[in-house]
Formats: sequence, C-alpha cells, structure tokens
Amino acid sequence: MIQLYRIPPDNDTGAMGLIRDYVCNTTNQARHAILIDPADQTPEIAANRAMAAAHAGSSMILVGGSSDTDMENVHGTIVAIKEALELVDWAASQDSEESRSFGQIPVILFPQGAAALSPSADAITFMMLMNSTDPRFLIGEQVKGAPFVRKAGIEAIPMGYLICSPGGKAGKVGKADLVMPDETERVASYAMTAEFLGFQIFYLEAGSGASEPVSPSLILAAKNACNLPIIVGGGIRDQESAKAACEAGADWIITGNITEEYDDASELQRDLAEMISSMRL
Ligand code: 1GP
Repeated sequence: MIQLYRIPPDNDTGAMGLIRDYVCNTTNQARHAILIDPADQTPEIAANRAMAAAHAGSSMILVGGSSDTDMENVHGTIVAIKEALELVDWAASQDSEESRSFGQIPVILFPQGAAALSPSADAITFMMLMNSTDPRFLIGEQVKGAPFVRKAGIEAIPMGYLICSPGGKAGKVGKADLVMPDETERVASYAMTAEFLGFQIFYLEAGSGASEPVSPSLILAAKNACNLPIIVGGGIRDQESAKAACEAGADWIITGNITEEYDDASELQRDLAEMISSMRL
C-alpha cells in the first residue's frame, strides 16, 4: 500500500493534543481571544493588533475570515504574528520582571475553507458549520483540507460551529439556517449533538460585526445541554456584552471587528484590558 501521508509515530505525538487541551480544558474564568481577519489588514498591522491583545491579557489568537482569505494572506499574517510573539518573548527573557510567556499564546487557524490554510499555525479549529444547508460546509471543505492539515502536522481541534441570528456574512456565505434568539431547545439539541459527535468545543456565532450578539439565553441553553466549553463571538463590542455572555456560561469570548477600529495599539490594549477584566465574574 502506498502511504501518501505521514502519520506521526507515537514518539512524535507527545506534543499533539497540548493546544487542544489548552483551548478545550475549561478554566475557572472565561478567557478572551482576538480574531484577526487577514482580508482586512496587512500582516504588519495584524501583528501589532495581536500584540496589543496579548499585552491586554488575551489567551488565543484566531486567524481567519468568512471571505477574501487565501493561502497567501493567511500564511503571511500567521507568520507575522508568530514572529512578533517570539520577539516579545526574547525581549522578556532579558527582563527578569516579565513572567508571562507570549509563546504560550497559540495562533490558531479559523478557516473559511480548505483554500485558506497555513502550515505555520499552531492548530486549526477543524469545524463543522452544523446548521449549514450546504454539504460543502458540513463535510466538503473538511475533506478537501484534511490532507493539508495532516501533511503540515497541525493539531486539529474538532469544533461544532453554529451560526445564530443575525449571522452576518458568515451566515450568508455558510448558507446557515440561523438559530433565532428564542430557539433555546434547538440550540440545546445542537450542543448535545456536538458532544455526541465527538467535537471538543462548541462555538456560538452571531456573525462578525453583528448588531446583536448571541443572546444569553442561547448561551445558557447550550451550556446546560452539553459537556463542552462554549465559545461565543460576533457583535461583542463592549464590557457589558462580554460580561453578559460570561455570566450565561461562555468559556471563551471572541472579538474581531472592534479591533479593526483602532489605529493606535496602546488604545486597543487599554480597551481590551478593560473588557477582559470585566469578564472576571
Ligand atoms: C466572528 O465571532 C467572530 O467570527 C467575531 O465577531 O468581529 O463581531 O467581534 P466580531
């Protein structure tokens, strides 16, 4: 039999699972992640914003977008962010006061599909858009992208992804049958299904730039229905909405859009730090 793809031998897989554990093991308080869309900014600006988030206390950097991303802009952005994180770590190693290692902050692909990946990512959210009406987003893109992920040796984090109203571009591109704010039974069923299918994490998405974030009642229903950490993103722009999502049971809060409104990295760092501290319940 011809072996096309190298499956890592046992002694190589020691590190595999570490990032998945870091992301999927719940902690006693919700964590924040910044989402960087490579279609909206240069790699250099993306790296500056990601550094501001890291300094503010973000725990993960997601890279992806629902349209106009490709191998080139995704890879360039990931490389720039990782280099910037390493540089900060090197500087910190010269300073005995600084204890937090930025190298521990994973840079993770949050892909629109198989055509926008990078071998330099620390991991990939390997996701099913569970309420898509198009098989392409349920299984098609995943099958296309799997050989790349295997070859690159990137860790895959199996994730159920559910788009709620208003859904934004992600809802349209992904042809999602949106979950409405009062459909708590439906979101609970999806959350259970995500767990039973073996996903390690469940993402409730309102769409980037959403006018309304995912309703706390949906977050609570998902949280009570499954044994998975819950990620919430889309339209979270202020401390109140971040706090409300955490109170309802979110384990991760994702913010993307607001980040792009800042040209000044220190202002971004200040506002994100305030948001992250409001998440401490
Ligand atoms: C989108 O959930 C993310 O996939 C982030 O949304 O850009 O509205 O913060 P925002």
